Amino acid sequence: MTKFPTKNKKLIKWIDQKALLCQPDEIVWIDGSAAQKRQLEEECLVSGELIKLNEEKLPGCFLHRTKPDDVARTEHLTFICTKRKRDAGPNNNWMSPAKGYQKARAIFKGAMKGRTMYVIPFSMGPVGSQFSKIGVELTDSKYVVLNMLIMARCGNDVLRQLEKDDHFTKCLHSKAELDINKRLILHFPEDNTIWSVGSGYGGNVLLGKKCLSLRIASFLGKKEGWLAEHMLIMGIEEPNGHIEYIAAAFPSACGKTNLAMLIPPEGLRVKGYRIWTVGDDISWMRIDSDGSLWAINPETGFFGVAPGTNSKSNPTMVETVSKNTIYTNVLLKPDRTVWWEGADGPVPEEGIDWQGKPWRPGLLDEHENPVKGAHANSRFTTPITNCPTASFRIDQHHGVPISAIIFGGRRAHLTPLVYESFDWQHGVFVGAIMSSELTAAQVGKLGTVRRDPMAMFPFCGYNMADYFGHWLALGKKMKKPPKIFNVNWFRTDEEGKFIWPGFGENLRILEWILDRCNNKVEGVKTPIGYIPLQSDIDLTGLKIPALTMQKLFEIDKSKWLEELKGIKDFFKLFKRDLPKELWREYEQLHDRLKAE
Ligand code: GTP
Ligand code: SPV
Ligand code: MN
Repeated sequence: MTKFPTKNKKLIKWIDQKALLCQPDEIVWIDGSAAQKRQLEEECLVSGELIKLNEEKLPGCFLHRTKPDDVARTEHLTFICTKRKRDAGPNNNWMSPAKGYQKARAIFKGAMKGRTMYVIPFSMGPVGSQFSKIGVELTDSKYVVLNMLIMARCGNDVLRQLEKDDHFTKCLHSKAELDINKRLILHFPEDNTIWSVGSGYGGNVLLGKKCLSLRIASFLGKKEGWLAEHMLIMGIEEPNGHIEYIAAAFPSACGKTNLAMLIPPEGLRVKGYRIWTVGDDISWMRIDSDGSLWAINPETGFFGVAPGTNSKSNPTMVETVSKNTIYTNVLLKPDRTVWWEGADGPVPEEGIDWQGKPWRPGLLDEHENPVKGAHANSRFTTPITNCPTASFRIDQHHGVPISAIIFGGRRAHLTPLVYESFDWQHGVFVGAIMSSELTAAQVGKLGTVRRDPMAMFPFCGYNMADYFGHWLALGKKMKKPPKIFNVNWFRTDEEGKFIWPGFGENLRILEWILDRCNNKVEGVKTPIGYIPLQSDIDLTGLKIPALTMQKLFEIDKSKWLEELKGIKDFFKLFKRDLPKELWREYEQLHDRLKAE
């Protein structure tokens, strides 16, 4: 057997046990060195797990394809295994820990025969920061190792930290047979343990990401008094050098990455704003000694949606993914560069699609539907350090202070472009009533509206009623809580076209949000919250009909009253556990909508 480069007995014992279960041929420790990374890449080229891309045009880049039924998170196979079902809540699939371990053990048994087990010590957050949490992932996938090396701080530095403190999340992953019928993503928050088997797709297998940084971390945050959220973090620098930081929660594939690195639109550029990207997916937030909320991004990379990324929508990302990037499920062009629907340049005349089959524009499948070159949830994994707008505070142990929290989702007809909550409690309600149309980021029917409080519905590792209670309690502990807003970039017209241009133009709305935080402008009171006085939104350089602006801020009381029914049904799922403050907010909203 292998030599263990650690004295941590708990770690050694755990790895021994798991090796006994999975029976790998050998065990390899990930040390975080460039040499080891290169060797793994070479091995992947030989095995076919990776395809080398054009070294001149895309230096250090690779392409990976997953199985066609393994292209997005599989929420129906994702479970929270707590002793009491009540603790997982109606928001989670539940299994008892005993049954979870038993079912998964049967699949893990001997699953790594003929393969290597990699041991990845990783830190979510800067190594040694008070914010940070350590995990160790055991995996038989080199693709997982190479992705984790981009997404988290991995290797010997973390191992040294583990000699001082032996709290770590035990993460076990095996591809096994990549069989959807033998796939389970299990979380055991009470044991600080994650077991994932039968998948090779990002959110199911990069266990530092959704599994640890949201499901397990939200549980730890409740226990320890902090928040783990599905939020981007960005800094907006004014010409005088002052930077305000905001955090925003949108459901999967609803614009976090794009907002986090927006380019100020032409008309606002004279004002001299600069954007700093802190994170695009996850935010860990704590109340600091100054009584305000501070946040870090625990990750070191972006695992971003490829389709729609181009020099117009997100030029910053186009630059970011030009090197040292792993592409998953995109189209391969004859010159060994890549393409996806909504990429720059002309549609290629031919290529190899995400399933490895020959492709040309206009190709139809057996049901006469167009075949996509790239999967709708195709992604890239790329280091934050590639990003030209990466914040200089990413490695600071303290994080950044948060002035505003923004919730948002895709709602074609209901929610206005922006509104502000009346206070923290109402803001928690605004987060709790979030809903969004489903996207390709999760397996399910596209476009159906689902309730997704705080964009955390698939990621809250415990009963969401307790989670709402936790949010309410933290608000009371802050001397200066952030203001809470809601945005909707996705309102459409009769033909289903977006009526707000979005992307860089969203800065116009962030500007109003910051003005509200700094008491520079008044809001207009409506039943749902404050909306802007139209003249307070700087539209310089943007041609948008006054009627469209009006539509964007329309609050249709009858539609909202209809919406309340869905909210009520949702709240009822939590029975007596739902904090009464939320029912009170519900009643008050109802009354305001009914009043003249
Ligand atoms: P996850 O990585 O799944 O958590 O997604 P995300 O929230 O980071 O979403 P992302 O920024 O990758 O955007 C997803 C899709 O929404 C892409 O196709 C974008 O082009 C599109 N999108 C992003 N911002 C806007 C916007 O302001 N307006 C419109 N219409 N589309 C947008
Ligand atoms: C999301 O779906 O919210 C993602 C991608 O960020 S995944 O890592 O698959 O969760
Ligand atoms: Mn996400």
